Amino acid sequence: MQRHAHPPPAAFDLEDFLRRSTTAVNAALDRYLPRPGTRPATLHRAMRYSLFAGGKRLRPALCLAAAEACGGTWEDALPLACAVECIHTYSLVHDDLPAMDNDDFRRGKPTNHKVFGEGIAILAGDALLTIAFELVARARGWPRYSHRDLVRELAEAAGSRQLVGGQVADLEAEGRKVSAAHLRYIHERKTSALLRCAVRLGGMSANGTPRQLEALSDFGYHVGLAFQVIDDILDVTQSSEQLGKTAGKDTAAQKATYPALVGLEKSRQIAARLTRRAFAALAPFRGRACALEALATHLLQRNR
Ligand code: GRG
Repeated sequence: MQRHAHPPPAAFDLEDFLRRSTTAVNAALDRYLPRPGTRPATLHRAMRYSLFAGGKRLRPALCLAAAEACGGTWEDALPLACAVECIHTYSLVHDDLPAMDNDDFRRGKPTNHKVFGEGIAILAGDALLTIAFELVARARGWPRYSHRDLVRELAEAAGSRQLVGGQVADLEAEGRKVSAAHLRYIHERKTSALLRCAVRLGGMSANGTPRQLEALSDFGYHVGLAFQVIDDILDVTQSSEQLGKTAGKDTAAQKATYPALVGLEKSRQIAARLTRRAFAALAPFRGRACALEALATHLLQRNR
C-alpha cells in the first residue's frame, strides 16, 4: 500500500477550488491584457496565445490560497496572482526558444516561436515580463506592504539571482556531472523562487503578519523544490501527450535532474519529504490553510 506523505486534507474540494481559481484568473488576465487587435496586433496575439494556451495556473492558485490563509480576498490578490502567471509564461516562452531548450510543444500546442517566429516570441516574452509589473502597480497597497515592497518581491524572484540566475545555472550544468547541492541551488532559483513569491504576494495582499509571511516563505520554498523534483520525474515517466510538452528532454539534453542523480525511487522520497516540510511550515495557520495543504498534496501527486 502506498504510504501518504502526510494526511490528506479532509473535506476540502480542491477540484472545485482549482476550477474557480482558474476561471477567476483567466477572466482577470483577459481584462488586464491589451485586446488581441490592439496595435501591434501580432505582439498582443502572441502574448495571449501563450498566456491562454492551457497552463495549469498553479502559481496563481497558490497566491489566492495564501491570501485566504491570511484572511484576505481573491479580489485583492488577483492582480498579483496574474503578475506571477505573466512572469511564469514569459519564462516558458523564452525557455522554449531555439537558443535555450529549443522546444516545439508547450501546454499542448506549438510553442510561441513556432507560430509567431523567434523575433515576436522574444518580444512577447519581454512584454509579458513587463506587464507583470504594470499589474503590481494596479494592486492596492496595504498598511504593512507598499507597492515598493510588492515590486521588489517580484523583481527579486524573477531577477538575475533567482529565476534568470537559475536558468543560467541550468544551462551551464548541461552535460556536466553536478552534485546534489548544486542541483538544489538550481531548483531553488529556476523553480522554487517564483512559487515562494506567489504565496508571499498572496500573503501580502491580505496584509499578512511578518510571522505569516515567514511561514508562507518556508511553505513556498519547500513546495517549490518538490514541484521541480516531480517535474523531473514526470519528464521520464510520462508521455508528451500527457504533459503537453516534449517528454524525455532532460535525458536527451543530459540535464542535471534528481532522477539522473539518485534514481526514480529516491527522487519520489525526496519530493515526499519536501512536501512534509511544506506542511509543517503551515502550523502557525492552525487549520486555516486548507487550500494550501490540498494544493501541496496535489502538486506531489500530479501526473502532468
Ligand atoms: C531571460 C532569455 C531569458 C530566459 C529566461 C527564466 C527562464 C528563461 C526560464 C525559467 C526556467 C524554467 C522553465 C523553469 C522550470 C519551471 C517549471 C517546472 C515550469 C513548468 O511549470 P508548470 O508545470 O507549467 O506549472 P504550466 O504550463 O502548467 O503553467
